[in-house]
Amino acid sequence: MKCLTTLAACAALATTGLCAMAGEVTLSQPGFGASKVDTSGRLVEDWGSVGFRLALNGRSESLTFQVVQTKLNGLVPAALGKCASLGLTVESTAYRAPAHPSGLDVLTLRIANPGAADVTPLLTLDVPPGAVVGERTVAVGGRTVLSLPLPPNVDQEVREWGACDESQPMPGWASPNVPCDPAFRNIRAGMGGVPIKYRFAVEPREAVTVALGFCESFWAVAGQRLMLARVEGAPRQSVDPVAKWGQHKPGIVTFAGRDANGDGQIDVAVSPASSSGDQNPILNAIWLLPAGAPTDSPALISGAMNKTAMRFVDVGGPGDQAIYGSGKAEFTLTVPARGSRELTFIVACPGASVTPPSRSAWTAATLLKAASDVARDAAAR
Ligand SMILES: [Ca+2]
Ligand SMILES: [Ca+2]
Repeated sequence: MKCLTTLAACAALATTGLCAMAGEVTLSQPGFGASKVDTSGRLVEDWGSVGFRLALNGRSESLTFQVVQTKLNGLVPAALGKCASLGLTVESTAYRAPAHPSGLDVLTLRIANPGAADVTPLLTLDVPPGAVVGERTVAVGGRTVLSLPLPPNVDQEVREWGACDESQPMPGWASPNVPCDPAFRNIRAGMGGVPIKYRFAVEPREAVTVALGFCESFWAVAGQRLMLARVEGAPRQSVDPVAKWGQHKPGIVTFAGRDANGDGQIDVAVSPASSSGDQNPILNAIWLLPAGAPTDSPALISGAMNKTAMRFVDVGGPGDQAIYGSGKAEFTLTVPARGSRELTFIVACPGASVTPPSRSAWTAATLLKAASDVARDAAAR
């Protein structure tokens, strides 16, 4: 194992008391699971690991870092990795931020271009097979594990139907207390106000009947979880499941939907009403039926129409899927001559998931400040 690129740099780190042999670095905080940066610089979590590839001028390389421990702001324990690739120098830092409720890992990549001309490399995130790349997130097994600093160039399979945002499957969340299809037990929830969105391929301009199934098992009284359900081509409807049907009681809301914009897809979304105290919308089941088909709620609730529906989705159940198949997250970055680009990824540490950037107030700067404040307080004790 080599030390840092220069002895001077190594000596500088040694003064922090943390020198500086290359090797694994553990990221941790009291009371929570640790993660590590391995000897090649990959950040290893309980859901898998994340690394990077760079491509430029027809050449492509996995980034392999020399890794040492360091302290950011002289306070925050961190892993520092350095490497040279394709004429660029790349530095990565990773540290644990004490964000509520169970911490976050913060991974920053700084790509520097020592050359006299701008370059535009392609940076690829190397994540586990089957990872689903969203607009600003990566999910593994339905868990949002990465928040992305900018939208990726998405190159991935788009399926016939599926969930298309950052809602979370929660199998077995609901406890219906009357006979009904088992699909009512599994839900998706839009934690933190994320809308639950689905998209279904149909013929352009096709009309379909859409039935949404709900069952509330947390709130016992009406007026707690107020939702707005929208199906393309139909007026939106307010849904308060406890007011309509009661706690633990399945219910159905139907829509005369239509592919109004002619893109060959029907969009379905369930969002929190702005006045709702509980901002986490839920959804239990979806049926797509021919336009004008009878929508007999008891028959839908019993599961008797699952087979004859054009599409039946046990939302949050074993057959549920994302609209995007597995794919790669790639970023095309221009790195100016004698300049650099910096990207910060927020990464789920053991037991945690991350909030999409649109729903999170954290930035690279505020996370580092929070981590520094906690480290300073700990040192003062
Ligand atoms: Ca459409
Ligand atoms: Ca379900």
